[in-house]
Amino acid sequence: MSPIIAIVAHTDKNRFDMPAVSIPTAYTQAVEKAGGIPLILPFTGNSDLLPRMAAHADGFLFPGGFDMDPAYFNEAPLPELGRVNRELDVFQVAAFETAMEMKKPVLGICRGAQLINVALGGSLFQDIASQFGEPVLDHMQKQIHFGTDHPVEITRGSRLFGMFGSGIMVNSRHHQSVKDPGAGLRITAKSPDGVVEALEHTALPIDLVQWHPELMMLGNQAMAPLFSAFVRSCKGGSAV
Ligand SMILES: [Mn+2]
Repeated sequence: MSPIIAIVAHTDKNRFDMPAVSIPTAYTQAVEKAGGIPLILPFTGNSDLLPRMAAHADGFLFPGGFDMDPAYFNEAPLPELGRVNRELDVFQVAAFETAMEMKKPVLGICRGAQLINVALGGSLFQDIASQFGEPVLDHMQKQIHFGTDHPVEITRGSRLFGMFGSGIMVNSRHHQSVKDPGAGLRITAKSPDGVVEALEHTALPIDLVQWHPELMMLGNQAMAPLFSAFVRSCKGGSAV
């Protein structure tokens, strides 16, 4: 049976300037193409609802979005920090903890990867360009597009290596990145300038990528192995 993948939505203003549940359809389409059934898990601000909501899902996708509040890794905000939404951070961290307690597969993309790294006790560069200390590529491409921007080198023996081999081209639209990996996470890919681009959990089915595979899926099939492996791993889960 096709697994149900909960996509943990954001909030944003809609065209009537009203707060709304928000998720780019590229995520739902990528899940569907890979054989999963997408289900939006809305932001409610009430983490007590999460265990019941999560019981309906076989896996969880944490999408891209706002910056993380640096209070999570005991830092004051830098001037270069982007928009943060503290309530959303709290709710999504609780959603991740719920998924982890249930040992269900998790795929974190961009902000989703950063959020999970922080939830596991890791830290971030609040702004790569001003904090990384070495010359870096332009990771914050102005234009969201379906092509690729820079290569990543993939760690031998990682789950990602099994999907893509030693390297692959990816897109890039992020100004934050993982600094110290959270507990249980190991780095599985870096760009040539040394920026962390992917991590995986050593004991749980948690995979994190800094790029946007869902957008690449709108252009070609290069990222199909990532979504297919994720959806396949969710088939072991138990839906209500
Ligand atoms: Mn990048």
